[in-house]
Amino acid sequence: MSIQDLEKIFQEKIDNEIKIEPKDWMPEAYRKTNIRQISQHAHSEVVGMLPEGNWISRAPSLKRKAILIAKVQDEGGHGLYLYSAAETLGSSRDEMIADLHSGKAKYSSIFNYPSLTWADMGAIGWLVDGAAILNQVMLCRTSYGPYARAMVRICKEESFHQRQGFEALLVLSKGTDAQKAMCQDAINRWWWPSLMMFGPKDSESTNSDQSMKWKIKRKTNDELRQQFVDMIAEQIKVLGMKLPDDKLQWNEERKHYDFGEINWDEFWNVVKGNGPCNKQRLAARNKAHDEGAWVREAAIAYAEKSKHKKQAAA
Ligand code: FAQ
Repeated sequence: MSIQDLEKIFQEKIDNEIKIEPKDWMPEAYRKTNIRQISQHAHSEVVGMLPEGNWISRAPSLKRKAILIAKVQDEGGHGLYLYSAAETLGSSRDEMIADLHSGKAKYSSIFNYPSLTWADMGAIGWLVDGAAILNQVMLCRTSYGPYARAMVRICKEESFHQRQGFEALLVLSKGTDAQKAMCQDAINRWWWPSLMMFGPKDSESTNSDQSMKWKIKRKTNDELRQQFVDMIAEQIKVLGMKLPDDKLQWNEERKHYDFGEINWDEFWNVVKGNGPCNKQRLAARNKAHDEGAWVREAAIAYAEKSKHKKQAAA
């Protein structure tokens, strides 16, 4: 079959909402962009464990500590499903992890900000997981089968994460003046970086057009960002807090909230590796990987030993 015929069959599948599976023919660029997006997503989940991991030993109660441990563990699990999905496209986990550790691969800008107070745990759950879910609910219908299926479970867990974050902030918002101030301060610091999570505006998004045609993405960066602003602008009323944006206002004509301009220089600076915690995050990942070498070696040695035992018994 000619390449043109194969491309036609591929595009027909996409148009008819038939998932692309690992053994199906696919254009090289489709394979590459999926590996790029899924591996970046996996890295984000794993690096995303760090800002919250920072507070496990300082959680204010046993209940909060147990919830936080479970949440951080969930994020590690999401990383595993996603690395596995990317591996079905022919990229090895070792390669992807090496690219993360060398600083070559991207991961979400949001995880390069510091978690300074306990209220940050609430703000991360509510805003960061909230932003992640809006994007990820769409990805449950992405055209590459293994990615779409991984997202179903991830979304269920993320939606629990968001609720626990909101509930943690709700408690603080009803607390002492100091707790209320801590809650507002966390919202102030996490709001704009959360908006940046959706990526550059559509006019600057290099991958969007093609990814929309291939139904890897179902909504554009700006569409999802607007959906997030509309959702959070209502939820914040329940907290009795304020979003740090003077331009935030309901627009009756558009039936959406208007909001202020994002600082794109800050966004690109963080993406290029110069955010407040980029170096710290990569150093922590590299250290964990190096210190875990003996576990990987022991697992390989055990697998070898078991194989020989089986062979000897056969
Ligand atoms: N940070 O052309 P586009 C989570 C890059 S998971 C860094 O618009 P695309 C769970 C982009 O890679 C959060 N880089 O790109 C959790 C591209 O560079 P490249 C992660 C960014 O792919 C919660 C360039 O800019 N979620 O939070 C960012 O079409 C709490 C041009 O951009 C996902 O990864 C950014 N924010 O759209 C864990 C979801 N935005 O690769 C722990 C899957 C853009 O050409 C605690 N990913 N760039 O060199 C996606 O949906 C898409 O990849 C977008 C970007 C929407 C993120």
